[in-house]
Amino acid sequence: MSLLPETVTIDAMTGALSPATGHYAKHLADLEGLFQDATAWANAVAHGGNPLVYEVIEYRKDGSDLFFGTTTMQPGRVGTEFYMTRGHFHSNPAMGEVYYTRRGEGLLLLENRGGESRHVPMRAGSCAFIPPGWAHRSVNTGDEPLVFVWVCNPAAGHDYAAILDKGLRQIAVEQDGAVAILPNPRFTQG
Ligand code: PAN
Ligand code: ZN
Repeated sequence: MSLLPETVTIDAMTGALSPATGHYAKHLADLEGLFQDATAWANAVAHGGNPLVYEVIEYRKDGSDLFFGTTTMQPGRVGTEFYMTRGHFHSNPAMGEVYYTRRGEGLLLLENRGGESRHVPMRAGSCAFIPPGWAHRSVNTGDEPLVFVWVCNPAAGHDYAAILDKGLRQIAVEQDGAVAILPNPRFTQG
C-alpha cells in the first residue's frame, strides 16, 4: 500500500485536529484510582457533574511508522492533586515519544523501570523528549486548557497496568498556592 502526503490542521487553542482518524474523551469517572483523595474523586463524580478531564484526537495511517495527535487537558484538581492523564509505559521498550506543548502550563512526570523519576515543564513552545523506556504522565497545573501534540510509532503500544496500582513515584499538587512535586505516599507507606 502506498501512502500519500497530507496536511493536517491543528488548532493550538482547542487541540482540534483535522482530518482525524480517531478520538476519545476521559471524564473523571473513567479515572478511578488515579488520584490520592478517593473521597474527593467520588464526590466530584457523583455531585460535581463528572467533569471532562482530557480528550485525545489522533491521525493514524496504516502502514506508517509514525502517528500523531493532540491531547487537550482541562484545568482542575481532585483534592489538592492536579488533573492528569492515566500515564503509561510503551509496551515496546525501544520506542519513545515527543510531546510538543502548544498552550497552557503543565508538567510531564517521567519514570523508568528502575524507579528513577524525572519531570520536565510543559508550556507553549516546549518540546519534551520522552526516551524509550520511560513512563510518562502529563499534568495540567494551570488554569486554562493544556494542549500538546504528540508523535510516536504506532507499534509503541500502551502499558497502563504497570502504574495503575500505585501510580508514579511523584505526584503534582497545589500547596500554598504553588505547584509542588511530592513523593507519592502510596510508595513511601509501602
Ligand atoms: C499520548 C497519551 C495521551 C493520553 O497520546 O496516550 O496523552 O494519556 P494516557 O494514554 O496516559 O491516558 C501518548 O503518550 N501516547 O503514546
Ligand atoms: Zn506515550
